[in-house]
This record gives sequence, C-alpha cells and structure tokens, in this order.
Amino acid sequence: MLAIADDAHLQHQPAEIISRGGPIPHWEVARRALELEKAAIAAGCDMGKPTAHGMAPINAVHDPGYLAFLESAWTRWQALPNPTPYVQPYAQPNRRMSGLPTGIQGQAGYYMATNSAPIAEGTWGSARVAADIALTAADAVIGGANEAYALCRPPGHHAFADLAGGFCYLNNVAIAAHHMTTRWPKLAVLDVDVHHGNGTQGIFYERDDVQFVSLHGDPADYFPFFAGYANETGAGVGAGCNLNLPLPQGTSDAPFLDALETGFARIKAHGADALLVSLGFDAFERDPIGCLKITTGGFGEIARRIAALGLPTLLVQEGGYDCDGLGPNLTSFLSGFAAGRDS
Ligand code: SP5
Ligand code: ZN
Repeated sequence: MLAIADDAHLQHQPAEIISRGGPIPHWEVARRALELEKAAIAAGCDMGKPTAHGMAPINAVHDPGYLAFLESAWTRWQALPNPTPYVQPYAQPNRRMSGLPTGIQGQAGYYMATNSAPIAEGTWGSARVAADIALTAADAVIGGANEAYALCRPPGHHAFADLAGGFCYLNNVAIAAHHMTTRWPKLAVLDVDVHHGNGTQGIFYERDDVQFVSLHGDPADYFPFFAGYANETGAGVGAGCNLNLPLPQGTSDAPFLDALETGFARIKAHGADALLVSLGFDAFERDPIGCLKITTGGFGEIARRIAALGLPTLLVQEGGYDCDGLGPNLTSFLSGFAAGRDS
C-alpha cells in the first residue's frame, strides 16, 4: 500500500496540555508518528512524500478567520507581556456570550474548543503538511489506487471549520473528503478513533454527499462530552447522513465489530462509492487515555472487514497514544486490510 509521511510533524512538539485544571505532559507526541512510519516501512508500504496543494482545499473546508488565527496565533501570543510558550485559551464563549473579539487572548478562546490543542511555534507548519499528506494520499486514490495511507500528525478529526480542539487544528480527513467529492459524488467517512469525530461531524452535518459514521466511547462521561450522541443524525439536506454509534466503556472486539457492521449498512445505504477512514488506535486495550478494549488482533479484523467492502479507501491517521502498541496495531491493521482485499 502507498503510505504518505513527512518529518515536518517534528516542528509541532508542544510539551504540555491542560487537563482537569492543571498541566500534564502531552499525549500526542512525535514518537507516535515515528513508530507508525517504522511499522509502515516494515510492512512493505510504498513510502511517498506529500506534495504542496496550497490553501485552496483547506479554504474549502475551514473558516477564513480561523485560518488567519491559526497562522498568526503563536507570533501574536509571543507579543503579550510574559508570554507562555504555547497559545492556550482561558476564557471561552458559551451559551450566554458569543462575541468575536479582536485581541489574541479572546480569539484563543473563540477559536479553541479545549485546553488540549496548544499552539506552538511550529504548529501551523506541521498542520499544513499533515493536510498535504492527506491530500496527496487522496490524489493517489482519485488517480486509481485502491487504497492509500496518510500518516498525518497532528491529527484532525476534532477540528471544526472554525475550532481547534483535542490535539487537532486542521481536519485532515474532512479536507481530503471534500477534495475527493470532485471524483465521487457520494462518499463516506468512517471514524474508528475511540473519540467521537466531532469536528468531522460538524463540517459535514448539513451535507448529503458525505455520510459520516463514528464509533466511539460514549460521550456521556468521555471526551468530547458535548457531541457524539445517537440522536445527532444530520440536519437540512444532510438529515440522516450522520450516524453515531456510542459504545459503553470497556467494549471489546466482538461488540465493536457488531457496531462496525451497523455502520457498514448505513454506508451501503448511502450509496458511497469511496471511503475515508479516520484511523485511530486509541480504542486499544492499553491506550493510556482510551476507554475501550480493542486488541491488536481486533484491529486486523476491523481492517479486514473494511477492505472487504471493496471501496476505494483512504486511511487517515488520527489518535492512538500507547507508543509501544502503535507499531503492532498498524501492522495488524495493514495485514488485515490486505487479507480483506484478497477475499
Ligand atoms: C485525535 C485524538 O485522539 N484526540 C484526543 C483528544 C483527547 N483529549 C483529552 C485530553 C485529556 C487527557 N487527560 C486524561 C488523563 C487520563 N489519565
Ligand atoms: Zn482519539
């Protein structure tokens, strides 16, 4: 399988996030991508580099004010008295206030949904390259490759059109999906990361060309808390084009695979001619911030069944924080995927 990766992710290394009111070491570290790249090479992937796609495919999905903020935020933050090394919000709009301020402190709150998407000096550059990675892999699939793997870092599925959050800045899978609608009028995005793909849902919520299906830990007591519920089914012409499958904490392989089949039925009913997968490995049983119990073998079976759908497929890397497990889990996924294509 073709795999697109690049060292530019090394520019994005914020050391800390704020969790439960205090700083903790960031989970989303550069070693993640290094482990995944090693495993992709060892699995015999045909490794490629991203090509620059410019801003047009990013502008097609994200808000111009948000993009201007992301690009300039770190420099503007450093101009504050006694600046901290990373842009982090401390006051955010809510149910009672929603004005758009002009200063960097207020804009950080306006454009950042959580305290877990710090902006470091190199964040914008890395996020841009991650989007190019997804777009380059998408081009390969558009050009006739049956599948491709986009090794994106930072991840993307918590980023809305105008919001960063949950380690994400640009929504790589949404940018690639919109790009692929030029070739396939009906698409599906299947999100198997342990967290609900709230940003992807938000971007496509009122569209009927992209069916979104997400399997995730029940947000009743799990990040992102405010989205991912079963009653969120799409709006306007997109009514019915959003399917959330929240799973109880501790869910193991067999019930996860049952939910996956439910998702497949919707993807088929939508008439999707191509598939994008938001591929997180944080549903892994040993993930430090996960809440499900998927095994290494389970990821192989998930992949086998996805591949057996027979659709042109773009795999886009999202989360997964057990660095020791990432290589084995990607290896298992890729070999399961190959088996599913042969069946
Ligand atoms: C792309 C992706 O997987 N993003 C995940 C965002 C999760 N954000 C929550 C961070 C808070 C972690 N604190 C939990 C401590 C458990 N020991
Ligand atoms: Zn996740």
